[in-house]
Amino acid sequence: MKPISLTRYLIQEQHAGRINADLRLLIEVVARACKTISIAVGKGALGGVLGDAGTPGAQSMNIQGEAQKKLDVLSNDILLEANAWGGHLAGLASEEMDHSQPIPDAFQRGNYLLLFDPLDGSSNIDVNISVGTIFSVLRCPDDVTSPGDEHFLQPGTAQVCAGYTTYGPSTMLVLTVGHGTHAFTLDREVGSFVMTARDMRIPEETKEFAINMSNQRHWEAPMQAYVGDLLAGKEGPRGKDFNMRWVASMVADVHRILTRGGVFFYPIDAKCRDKGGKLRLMYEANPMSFIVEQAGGAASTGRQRMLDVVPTGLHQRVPVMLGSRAEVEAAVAYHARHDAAP
Ligand code: AFP
Repeated sequence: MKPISLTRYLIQEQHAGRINADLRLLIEVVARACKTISIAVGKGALGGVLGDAGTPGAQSMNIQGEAQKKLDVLSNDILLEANAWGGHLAGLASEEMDHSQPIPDAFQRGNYLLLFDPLDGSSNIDVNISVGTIFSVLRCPDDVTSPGDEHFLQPGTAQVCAGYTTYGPSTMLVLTVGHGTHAFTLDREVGSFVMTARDMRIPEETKEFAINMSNQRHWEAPMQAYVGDLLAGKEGPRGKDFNMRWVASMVADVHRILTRGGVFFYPIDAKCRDKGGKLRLMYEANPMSFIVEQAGGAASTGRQRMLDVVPTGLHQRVPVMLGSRAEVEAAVAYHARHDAAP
């Protein structure tokens, strides 16, 4: 059968009553913005977009206190501009901005809230390794016309759509509207996303894990014990050898897991304990957890299902464990045993 385009898939979903016209158009607008980002990322040094934002000696920083790259700023601007006037959104929030923004009065307002990490994995931009965009869509509460930060603080279970784009050897969009996880590859000549994987399934078992091992000495005891047992391989309690991969772009690591299985960890450690973790709940953990669960995987903080976390802040951080179900459950069990010990 001829592969279908993203547009056709979304129309089919609308006709099946799984999304409405506004959500369909909103996803189309985000996908179009991601194509523009893909072009900028693809040009690399030729586009003059590599390197740090700001001026020498006056490095531009985001709300997280992280140095911004030119492409972080550009991608944020592309997503903001594309989504401001479509009429489907009530407000937007970005990892790169201090606060959410209601849609300006000059434009029509819709019923959805959009959150995004415009360019995840920015430490990889200048070295030509895959980076990506992550996004999440929530409903704006009924009685709210001009949403503030507090209206975005909804648990991951409230998401109506989540997706990411990975800008790698090919550009891919992976999407869920709560009825499976599907992947689309950008046909650069035609300029449209074409479905290349329907109903992605993450194998339940795996022998591959992703973690930044340089933080090992800072992890909590149950994480030390769990990874220690993975590293012990065939001779250890797990009875099998594990392989390790770490791209340091969450989109690329999650994409590998969706494609061939595996498990991804960014646990809490002594360095990020005060902040609650390293990765952001609203822009990274929740959308990726929705996508992973829809592909049959699991996602947890180590102590709670990720999608059940009730957010307390727009830029809140959390520990993250997601991927092949059996392996996430194994890691969670180490935490439960540790916490239950007298
Ligand atoms: P940046 O977007 O700030 O580069 O962070 C990327 C990221 O949030 C996520 O995509 C990676 O999995 C993780 O951080 C990498 O963390 P390390 O720098 O500790 O490897």
